[in-house]
Amino acid sequence: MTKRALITGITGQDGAYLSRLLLERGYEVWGAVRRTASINNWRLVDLGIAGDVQFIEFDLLEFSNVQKVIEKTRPDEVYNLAAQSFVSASFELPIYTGHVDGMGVTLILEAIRQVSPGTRFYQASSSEMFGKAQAVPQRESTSFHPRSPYAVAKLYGHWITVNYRESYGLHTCSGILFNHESPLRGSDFVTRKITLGLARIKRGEASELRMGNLDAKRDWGFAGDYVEGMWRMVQQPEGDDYILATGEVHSVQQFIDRAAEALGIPLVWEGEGCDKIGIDRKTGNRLISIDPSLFRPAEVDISVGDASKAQSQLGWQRQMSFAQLVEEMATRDEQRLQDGSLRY
Ligand code: NDP
Ligand code: GDR
Repeated sequence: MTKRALITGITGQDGAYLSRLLLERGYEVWGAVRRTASINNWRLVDLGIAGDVQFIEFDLLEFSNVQKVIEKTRPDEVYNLAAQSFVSASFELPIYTGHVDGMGVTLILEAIRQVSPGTRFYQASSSEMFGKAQAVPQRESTSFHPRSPYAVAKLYGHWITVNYRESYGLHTCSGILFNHESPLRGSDFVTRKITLGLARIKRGEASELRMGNLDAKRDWGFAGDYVEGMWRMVQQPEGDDYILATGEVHSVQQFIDRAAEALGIPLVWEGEGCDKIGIDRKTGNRLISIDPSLFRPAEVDISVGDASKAQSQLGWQRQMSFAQLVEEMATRDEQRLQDGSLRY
């Protein structure tokens, strides 16, 4: 029998890759989308699947509405990917972020419990919950120390997912995912800001890129690999919590270096701290500078995960290397600028 999946956040990066994976596996895919004048579906269009998914309007903060959506779609699996996902913005929107990223999870779980308790549930949890990391690398057993309103809200979402499993026997999974990127990444996030910014500089459409903390270190993987892990978690006989990560760590500055190399920009660094600048070795032009207003009130200095539980229990392995990921993102952005196909 055809399985039916409901994805919240289907218009985001992960929603697009997950939809493609589920369609390839024969699922009927429904996307729960917030009501807007027009659906922001460029990522689904980019993957050529916009016509293959069905949309249903929902509001994550209105229980009767969430309940109706579950009742109407009766999904076998729900993937809750919807979130105010930009950490930086959560410092400006702490209450809204708490409602959507934290309490919103309870609304869906409670609707599943009341209407469709056989439905399996996936929660998009985050490595940001480890925050001020108590161990390196971070494992499922590492204690949490969130450093932003986003991470605090995600921690609530994580624990309520565990709680509905333990209290009511629902099949719930919490995927604690480390940063994952792609050419479909939103352009506010640092990786895509870099690849798009440098591609613009290369084409003479911009002269300089202003950055925040270049020393932050992240464990960056490819989003297409991570949605495979999400699906595998949900297929297990019992719900559980799993980390997905590459185990490799790079700084923001190293990401910039790789992207510049991929685009053939001869970048060298001068100066220290907030005075550090990236210059074009050939022309001497300043290409990168530091804007202290982009620093966060509290930073996650280093984030790196140990995915051995997912490797041994799910057989999950990332496929794309860091170098490939950066190259793919940089060349796709250059191409988009060249052929005018940039949607974001
Ligand atoms: P995106 O920011 O690309 O997508 C977020 C999605 O959530 C969009 O579809 C957006 O819809 C939707 N959304 C935002 N606010 C609301 C709201 N109030 N009501 C309904 N829908 C809303 O995120 P990603 O695809 O990168 O991430 C998916 C999930 O995984 C998120 O929950 C994120 O926090 C989490 N996560 C992501 C990681 C990563 O590295 N990418 C790592 C760990 C966790 P719209 O198009 O209308 O804006
Ligand atoms: P993050 O991703 O906060 O890890 O959350 P982001 O790409 O925004 O930042 C990564 C690191 O880069 C530093 N940084 C900058 N960041 C942005 N956005 N813009 C800049 O100009 C800049 N300069 C330096 C940041 O300070 C930070 O240290 C992402 C999101 O996808 C979350 O939803 C998800 O949960 C986590 O990854 C895991």
